[in-house]
Amino acid sequence: MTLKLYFGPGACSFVPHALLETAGEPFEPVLVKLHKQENLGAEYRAMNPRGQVPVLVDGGEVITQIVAIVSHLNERFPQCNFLPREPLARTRVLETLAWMNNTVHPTFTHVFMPYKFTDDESAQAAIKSFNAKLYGGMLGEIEAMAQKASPYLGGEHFGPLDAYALTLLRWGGFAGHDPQGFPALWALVQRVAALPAVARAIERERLQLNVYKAA
Ligand SMILES: N[C@@H](CCC(=O)N[C@@H](CS)C(=O)NCC(=O)O)C(=O)O
Repeated sequence: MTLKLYFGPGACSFVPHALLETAGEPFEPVLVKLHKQENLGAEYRAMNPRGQVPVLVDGGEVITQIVAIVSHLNERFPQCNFLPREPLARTRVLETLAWMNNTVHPTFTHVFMPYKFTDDESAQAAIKSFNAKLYGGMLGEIEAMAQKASPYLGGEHFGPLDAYALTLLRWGGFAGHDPQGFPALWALVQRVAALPAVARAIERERLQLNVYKAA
């Protein structure tokens, strides 16, 4: 098997995981226990010195970073149209994908792992609550995109924006945001989760879509 995906259940690696299942070519899924810090061990770091998931191994090539992995999978499986072929539509999808990856995702990281941003324990609660609020605004932006989905965020075909939106809305539950407060996005996420390939990735990761608990 030439394709191998290192993933953490519920992590951003769900994006390539869902795409690989959609592509339908056999791949080896390798579960990395982030809570046990397997990603920080010497063996994992020898492959990815940044100690993060996802990592896609294609033949002898080790590829990191979701945007690069998506681009690679799009080239490898052109029949899936993970990125639109029409140049401006593709640019727009990449624009949103980059924003999800470089802005929305790190905002959640401030909520989930505030200790990565300060070792001052007294400052961590403030970092967490400030970013949880910011994150709600960003989910609102994705909700506006979902209202215009036709039928997916990138257009005609299921793609990386849909898988990322699922992940980000799910994470919202951990940040105190009820997914039902984002009705179009929640409907899109449920529709996407029901796609057989996406459902297989959800099953392998044992994900619960709605993790929100009212305070
Ligand atoms: N920009 C990176 C972000 C990767 C990332 O933040 N991965 C997280 C999981 S969502 C991770 O591995 N965290 C473990 C850690 O940083 O210790 C990408 O696109 O791959």
